[in-house]
Amino acid sequence: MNGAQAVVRTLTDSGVNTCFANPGTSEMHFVAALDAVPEMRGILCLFEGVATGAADGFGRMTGWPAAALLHLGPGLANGLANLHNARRARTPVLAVVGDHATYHKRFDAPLESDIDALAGSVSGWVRRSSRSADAPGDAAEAVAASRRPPGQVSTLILPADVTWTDGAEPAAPVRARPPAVVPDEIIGEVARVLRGDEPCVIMLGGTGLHRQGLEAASRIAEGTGARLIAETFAARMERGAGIPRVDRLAYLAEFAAGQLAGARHLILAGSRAPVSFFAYPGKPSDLVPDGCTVHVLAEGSDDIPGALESLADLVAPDAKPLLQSSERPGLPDGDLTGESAATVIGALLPEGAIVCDEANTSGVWLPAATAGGPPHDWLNLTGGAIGQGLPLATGTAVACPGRPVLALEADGSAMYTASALWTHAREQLDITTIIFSNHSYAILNMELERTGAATTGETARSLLDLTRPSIDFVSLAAGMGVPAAKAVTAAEFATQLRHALAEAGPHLIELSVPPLG
Ligand SMILES: Cc1ncc(C[n+]2csc(CCOP(=O)(O)OP(=O)(O)O)c2C)c(N)n1
Ligand SMILES: [Mg+2]
Repeated sequence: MNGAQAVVRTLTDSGVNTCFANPGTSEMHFVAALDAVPEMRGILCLFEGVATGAADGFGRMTGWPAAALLHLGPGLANGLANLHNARRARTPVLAVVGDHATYHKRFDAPLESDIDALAGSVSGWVRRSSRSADAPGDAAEAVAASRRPPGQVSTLILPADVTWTDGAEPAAPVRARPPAVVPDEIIGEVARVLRGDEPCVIMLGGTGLHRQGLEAASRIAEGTGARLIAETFAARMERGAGIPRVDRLAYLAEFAAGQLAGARHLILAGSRAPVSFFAYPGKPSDLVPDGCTVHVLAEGSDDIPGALESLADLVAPDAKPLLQSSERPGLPDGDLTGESAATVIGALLPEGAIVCDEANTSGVWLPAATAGGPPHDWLNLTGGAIGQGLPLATGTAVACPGRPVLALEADGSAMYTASALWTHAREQLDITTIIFSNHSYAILNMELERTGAATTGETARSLLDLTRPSIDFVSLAAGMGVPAAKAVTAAEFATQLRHALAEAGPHLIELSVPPLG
């Protein structure tokens, strides 16, 4: 076997069987090896940010890494923004970056660059294989490293000659260590706080927002009167009828401060202490209320649901979780707005949906409209780097073929990685993309005010405006093989959404909505 074949075989033996790829010359032996190892599914993405965002979506749904095959430094650089989002989501992702042959690097050929530096900016583990015989062992370690709790980006750099040299053997899978069990002393300490008479808020993140964690947290809330809040941009949250409802901390610091007001104790279960997304002149960065003590029940790398269950058994042994009842809004009439669009989505959300939410300002009504819908998963933009939603949807649909995926996309964000639509069509993925066309970088119009940079100047406004020309998403989608339609009224949207959900394969619906504010 050559190095590439032994690496790909090692990956499939280690449970990595999906590779989102945008290859180049230095990855040709890796590409060829996919035919030698048919257990590895290769999926072409036309931009590296699609490959990395898809790997993030796959990992969020399965807890296992997919590979993203990238071409030297520039390919990795194109994929960095979504690797950044994956890092913030604490998703297991395996980035495989091809490099020049070891002996070629000193010639400083045009694609030569500092791959290690780029990889280091997003990866928790980076290794460069130097010999064909070592590469499979490196690959097995890379997989295990990506799965180190809570999950991280591992980057394996494979020089071309390492992949083409014969004499390599597949390596045995390497075990990843399980999440750490939170010590009884910490659980006892938090229990003492909860038994006191001062107001407590429990802030949930990571796996604390999966069903088991939510149920345990809800028991604690029911038994002690503590309030629950979810981190603002969860990697994956389970919600809907039959699951405890927990509202998210607001994005706008003004609102977040209101949600946390009065808390004397903030108990963190898999989330970080809340901070303002940006700094604003004269406003605080730290959102922990004055006089409030922060207690860490569980870190991201801990068994968060386990810690919540142990805590619930201690402070609320007889309490039952408060489960969300099943309730949907009725279908609205009239022209589309962000609000009526959310109502249509709430009315028609299918059971088991995976919602990839990059609706931005148009999405503010979505959580309330969908809260009582059938059980579903909600995936957020974890790292603030827009252009994540369509790639994320790609990966979740590949990971969960039986489940309907909704990509809720703001127009500006959709354009960063619009080529993901081509992969939706190529792979016939069950993704319904809903574009909120407000013809604007609407949030930045708000931020102009909030940062105190308010201006009425034409140039400033033109940098936040998506008209001249306005973007025709229906044509864009059709050009990439995705059937598409445009809706102006709520009734049109409902008809189109029903159709899209009923028919297999990808669809896109462009909604004409006014910008928020
Ligand atoms: C990678 C990246 N580049 C730029 C930005 C800055 N940015 C934040 S929001 C935004 C525009 C969002 O517009 P759109 O997606 O249409 O959402 P809307 O605000 O209209 O709801 C931009 C450019 C960012 N967050 N990430
Ligand atoms: Mg917009």
